[in-house]
Amino acid sequence: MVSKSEPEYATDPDDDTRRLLLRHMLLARGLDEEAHQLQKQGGFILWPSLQGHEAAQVGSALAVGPASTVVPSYREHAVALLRGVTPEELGAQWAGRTFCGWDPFRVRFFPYTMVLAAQTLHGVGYSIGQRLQGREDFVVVYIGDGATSEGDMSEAMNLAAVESASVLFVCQNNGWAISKPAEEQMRTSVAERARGFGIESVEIPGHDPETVFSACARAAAHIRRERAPYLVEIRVGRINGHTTTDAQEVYRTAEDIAQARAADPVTAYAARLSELGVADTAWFEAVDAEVRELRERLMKEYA
Ligand SMILES: Cc1ncc(C[n+]2csc(CCOP(=O)(O)OP(=O)(O)O)c2C)c(N)n1
Ligand SMILES: [Mg+2]
Repeated sequence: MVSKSEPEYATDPDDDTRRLLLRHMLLARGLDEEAHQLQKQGGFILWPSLQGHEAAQVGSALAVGPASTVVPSYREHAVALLRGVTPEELGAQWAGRTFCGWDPFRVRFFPYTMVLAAQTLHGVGYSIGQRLQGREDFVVVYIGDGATSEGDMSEAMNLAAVESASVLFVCQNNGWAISKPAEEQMRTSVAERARGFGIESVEIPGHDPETVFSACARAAAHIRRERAPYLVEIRVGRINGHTTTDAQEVYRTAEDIAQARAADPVTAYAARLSELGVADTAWFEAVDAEVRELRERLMKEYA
C-alpha cells in the first residue's frame, strides 16, 4: 500500500470532487454503450470497451490535474473525454477516418498507441525532453498488464529510473491480455517489478475511484517533490471482451464474467454517493441529460 512516510500528501476527495468523479464515470459509460451500438450498426469498425476501468481512469486522471501530459494506450476513453477530447474526435479513429481525431498538443492527450508498450518509451522520452527545455510538469503513461511483458516497458522503466524522469506509470491490470490471463504472464506484480528497476510503486484495487484518486494524488506529489518516476498498479475487472470482435465467453468462465459485472465500479459508486446524499435526484437527472446529449452527438456523426 501507499508508503506511510507521505501522510502530508494523503488527498481525500471532497464532495465536489466526488461528484466530478461520478459524473465522468457516467459520461464514459454512456460513451462506451453508444460505441457498442455504433459498432453493431457498422458506424464504428472496432471498439475497445473500457467497462470496468472507469474508476481507475477517472480517479487517476482527476488526481494528476490538467497540466500533465497523458500518453495513453488505446482504451483510455474516460481520460480522453476528461482531457477535452470531444466524442466526435474520439470516434473518428474507430470509424476508420483518421489515425488520431484530436489535437494532442491542445488537450495534452497523445494519440492512442496500438503497438503495445511503444507509448512507454515515447512517454519517458517526452518527459526527459520536457525537463531539458526547463518544463517541470510530468507525463502520465497508461499501460495494460499484458503490455508490460513487452521489452519496451522494461526499457522505459529502467530509463525513467536512471534519468529520474517525472513519469507516472498507470498500469490498469484487468487480468487479461486478450485471452491470456495475467498469471500466465508474470510471477510478480507489476508494482513489484517496478521496484526492481528502482521505481517506487503501489498496488491498489480499482473499483473505488476515491482509492485511485488518493493513491494517484500521492504518487503525483511524490513525482513533483522527488522529480522521480512512480508506478501505480490498479487491479480492475474487465466486463466486456477485449474488443467488439472478441468472444470472451470462449475462454472465460461465466462466473468470472459475472463477478466482473457484479463489481461494476459505476453502479457501485452511483449507489454510494446517492446513499450518502452527496448526489441527489436532480443531480442524477442533469448528468443523465449530459449523457444523452453525448450519445446523440456520437449517433449523429457516426450512425
Ligand atoms: C507489439 C504488439 N504485439 C501484439 C499486439 C496484439 N495485441 C493487441 S492488444 C493485446 C493485449 C494487451 O493486453 P493488455 O496490455 O493487458 O491491455 P488490455 O487490452 O487488457 O487493456 C495484444 C496482444 C499488439 N497490438 N502489439
Ligand atoms: Mg489487460
